[in-house]
Amino acid sequence: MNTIENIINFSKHPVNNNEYINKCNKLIKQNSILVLENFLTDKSLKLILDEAKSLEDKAFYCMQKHTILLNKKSEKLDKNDPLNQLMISDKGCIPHDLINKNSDLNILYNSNIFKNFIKNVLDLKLIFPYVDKLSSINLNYYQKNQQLGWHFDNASFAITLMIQSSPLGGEFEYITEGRDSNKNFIDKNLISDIINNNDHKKQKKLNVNDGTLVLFYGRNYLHRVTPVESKIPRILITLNYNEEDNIELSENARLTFFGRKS
Ligand SMILES: O=C(O)CCC(=O)C(=O)O
Ligand SMILES: [Fe+2]
Repeated sequence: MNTIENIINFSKHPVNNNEYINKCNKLIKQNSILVLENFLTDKSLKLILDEAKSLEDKAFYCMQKHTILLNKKSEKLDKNDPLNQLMISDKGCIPHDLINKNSDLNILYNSNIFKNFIKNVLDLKLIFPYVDKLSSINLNYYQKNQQLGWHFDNASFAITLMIQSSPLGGEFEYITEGRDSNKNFIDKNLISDIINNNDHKKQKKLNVNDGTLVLFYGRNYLHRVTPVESKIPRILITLNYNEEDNIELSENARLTFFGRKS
C-alpha cells in the first residue's frame, strides 16, 4: 500500500504547509477556480491510469437530456426559457466500490492531510464521504463524441483529477457569473447567451493536463465538457465529499449514473 508522501507531489504542492494552504485559499477566492498542475507524482499518476484502464470495460455508460439545473423539461416553463432547454450528457462511470481498496485514489481520498487541505482552501468546517458505496470516488470515461452539456452542479463544490486528457475536444469550459444559489439569483439573459452561442466572451476554457487537480464552485458556475473528438478517451476522476455526515446519493441518481443502487 502506498503512502500519501508518494502520491501527492509535495515538492510542488506542499499541501500540509499553512502558507501554501493560505495561498491556495486566496487564489480560489480571486479566480473562482483553483488549478493545481502536476498534483500527483509521476509514479502515482501512472498507477492510477493503469487502474482506470483496467476497469474501463466495466464502466456503465449513460446518456441524459437535462436542463442546466439538471432537471427534466417542464410543461410549466416556456420552451425557450434557458432553464427549460435540454442539454445532452453522456459518459461512462466506474463507481467507488470497484476501485481497489489499496488504490492510491482511496489513500488520497481518505488522507487527513488532503482532507485538511481541501477544507481550509474551500473554507469548510468538515467534509464527509458518501455513506453509499458507489458515490465517493468516481472514474469518468468520455469516449469519442461523448460530452457533458452545460449545467450547474447540485453539490456546492467539485474536486476533479485529470488522469488522461483527450488530445482533441473534451475541454472544460465555464463562466464564473450567472448564478448565486444562496441569494436565489440567476441571470437568464447571460445564461441564454452562453448556451445558445458558442464562444461567448465570458466563456472561459481550461486546458487541463494529466495529473492536474481542479477545485471549483460548480453550483454557481455554469460549466460543460465539450465533445471528445479523439479515439483516446478523456478519463477524469471526481473526488466527492459532503459538508454533512450520512449523505447518500439518491437511489435514482445511482441507477442513472452507475446502473445499480448498491
Ligand atoms: O469532467 C469535468 O471536468 C467536470 C465534471 C463535472 O462537471 C461534473 O461531474 O459535474
Ligand atoms: Fe459539473
